[in-house]
Amino acid sequence: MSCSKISTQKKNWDDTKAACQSAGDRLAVFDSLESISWAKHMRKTHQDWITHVNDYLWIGGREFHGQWQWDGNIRKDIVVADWHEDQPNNTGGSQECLGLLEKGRELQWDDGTCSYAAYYICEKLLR
Ligand SMILES: [Ca+2]
Repeated sequence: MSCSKISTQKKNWDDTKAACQSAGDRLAVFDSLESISWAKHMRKTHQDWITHVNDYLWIGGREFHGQWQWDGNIRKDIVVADWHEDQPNNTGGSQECLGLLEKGRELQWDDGTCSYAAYYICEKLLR
């Protein structure tokens, strides 16, 4: 997770995945306690992240047939999670994409509506 960047544009979830891939990256995968903690640390210390203190951020998780999976490049089940206490709540029955909540909620996870345009985090893949 040493090289991730927050987008300068808002896109829906599908377009964020495509945008990261076209840059040779992937939509960010926070699949361990370490990577979740790393993001919270960046949120407090790194200017690019601090700038987005009030923004919703898409990352690379999605619900497939009732199972939450990372889909940044390859799919794998989400094992370690950091849901906000009220989430996932599937508002309107259509929240199937994974976002990070801001506004003082410490980047905890929310299931969001995939068509919503939000900023997003691409993760540089090691090559
Ligand atoms: Ca939700």
